[in-house]
Amino acid sequence: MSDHRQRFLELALQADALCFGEFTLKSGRTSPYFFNAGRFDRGAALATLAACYADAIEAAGVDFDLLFGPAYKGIPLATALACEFARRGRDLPVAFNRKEAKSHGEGGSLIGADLAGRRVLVVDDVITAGTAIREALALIDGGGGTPAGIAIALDRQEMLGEGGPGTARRSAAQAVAAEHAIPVVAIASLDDLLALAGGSAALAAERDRLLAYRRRYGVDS
Ligand code: OMP
Repeated sequence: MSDHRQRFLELALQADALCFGEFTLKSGRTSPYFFNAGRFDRGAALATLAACYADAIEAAGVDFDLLFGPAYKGIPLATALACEFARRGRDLPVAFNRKEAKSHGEGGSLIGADLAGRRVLVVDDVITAGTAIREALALIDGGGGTPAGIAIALDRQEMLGEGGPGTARRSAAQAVAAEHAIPVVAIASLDDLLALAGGSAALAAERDRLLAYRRRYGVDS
């Protein structure tokens, strides 16, 4: 497993951003694990997380010139990542949105750098059904930018819909990547979590539940 994958998963477990139990997802599925990016709630954890995003993005070789963080969880992620890229000598513009459009003051729903004419990398926490990321892509189009890629922390590798016999199991991340012809870069995936759990006595009990969930909802990949 490459270094940023392992560093990220260990950080997420340490920060309780990766939890195990029974969770109802936005899609309605009951999942034995949940990734809560809100638990990266300290400067040091955010800095390490941003370095993991930057390593994954650099390894994927995505070509972009602006970072966009969708409200709410994408905002600190894109901001911390902009600081990490600046630390690495790349001073990038950063923008984000507010959920409720404002009619006074500066108005509108977009805040920060102008998206017009820019190749935009969306930075978010997780894609499951792809609803949140599709909203972000529409905002970028509306702002005159061109989506260049999507960076997420965890790829849950879940199929869209119910699959069924003879149907290809495709994830929302794969569908969005194909529709927009852009890469989706994840720091780590459910497969990486399973690999880590395979070598950890503390996660042995979770591994079986994760495997059962992957059999039920996982993509073929
Ligand atoms: P989609 O809009 O279905 O792609 O789901 C993305 C959103 O699901 C995230 O922005 C979260 O609100 C939520 N989520 C998590 O944060 N972590 C998970 O592990 C799973 C979900 C989810 O509900 O699917």
